[in-house]
Amino acid sequence: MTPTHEYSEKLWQEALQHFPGGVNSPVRAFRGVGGTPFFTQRAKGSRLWDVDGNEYIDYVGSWGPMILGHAHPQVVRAVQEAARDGTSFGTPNPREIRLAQLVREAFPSMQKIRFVNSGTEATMSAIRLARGFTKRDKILKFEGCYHGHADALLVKAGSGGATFDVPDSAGVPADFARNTLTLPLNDFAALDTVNWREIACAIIEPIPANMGLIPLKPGFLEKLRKVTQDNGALLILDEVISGFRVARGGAQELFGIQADLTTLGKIIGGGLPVGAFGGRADVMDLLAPTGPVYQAGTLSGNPLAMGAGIATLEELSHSGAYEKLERRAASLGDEWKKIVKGHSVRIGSLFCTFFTDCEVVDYASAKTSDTKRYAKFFHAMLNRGVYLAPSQFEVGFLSLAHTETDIEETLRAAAEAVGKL
Ligand code: KE4
Repeated sequence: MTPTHEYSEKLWQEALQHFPGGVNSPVRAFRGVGGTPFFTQRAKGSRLWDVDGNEYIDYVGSWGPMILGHAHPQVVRAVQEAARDGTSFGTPNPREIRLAQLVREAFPSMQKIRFVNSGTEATMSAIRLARGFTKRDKILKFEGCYHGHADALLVKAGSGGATFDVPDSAGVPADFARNTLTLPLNDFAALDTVNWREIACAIIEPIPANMGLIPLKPGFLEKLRKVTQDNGALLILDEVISGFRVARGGAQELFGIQADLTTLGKIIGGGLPVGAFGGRADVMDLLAPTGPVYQAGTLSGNPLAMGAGIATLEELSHSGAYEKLERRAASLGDEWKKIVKGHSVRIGSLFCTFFTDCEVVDYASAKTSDTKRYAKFFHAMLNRGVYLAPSQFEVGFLSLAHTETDIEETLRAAAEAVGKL
């Protein structure tokens, strides 16, 4: 039975009066797939319920943070306990130390760390720090990688930029973009065309997940690490998605490569607003108040957000958590590939299917995907109670709360949905 969405439709009309495009973040507007977004009433484990009572198996997980599943009892308890003692102090507090310990244990390259309130703040601050440390203005990113919406990084960006095909955002002064060089992903020869002596930093998603999921070719990250090291440029690994997702120590643990600076977000906040950047102490100590690079934040280190992050990372430290996640993701991924024709990719609990016949190795090949076909698949799945990312250029996120029953229901829905294409 096709679900009804009367109350979501009513709320949507009101939302359009308040918010540009009816949303507080563009991808939520369903522009990439058409139709009206549903309004979520509540979520628990692997499931979302919308305001009309429709239930969905959730493969977006708030875009990454909900690796334990929604409303995990330990996370809820941590937030309640913290709130009872006050919601913000604007002073140092013990919870920020505990979260820093948990993050630094997992990321040894983060000799010093600073908490902020989003992934965007983390990457924006890391870029400023890299420029301050190297005294160079130019930065380098890769086409289709998304690092949040700071001006310098909205150049050939992924995520919303990829979805709306407006990679260079309006409102970014031309001379900002002039200092941001972009290269195609996985293009070894392109790395040799750069005058690295003038580059402050290269920033990359070590597991690119904002133009769909596109693994780096073997050796690409190693070459980027070497060429930055050899020329005094910093390597910033943006692990906002991959951190504590693909391994406890993120892609750096998987690939055995140390960043000069790392940016984190999503999972480390357990669903509350947290970002972090950190790395070499000689670089981080340039930050105010110890150095000349200014960075600040009223709610940085917020006790509730720290509490949610601590509970999440402590749950993830239980033995077998990542093995269980991998088993669950493999049982979905293996069958999914057989059912959903296209170019399917899975890296741990991240997955994506490009609706294209060609091999996807970079932004240009990702853009050959048939977004109309993806949109039909998305809605066919949604009508069957499975919520995938509302854009071909995002990824699916599996959580520890997804059960074998969820996966059986998902695969059954996928087989029916493919038949409708
Ligand atoms: P936030 O500012 O949205 O917390 O983080 C920005 C960011 C930085 N780096 C990476 C690798 C990211 O994926 C993100 C944000 N991811 C998108 C989803 N692809 C957030 C969803 C949204 O924009 O609503």
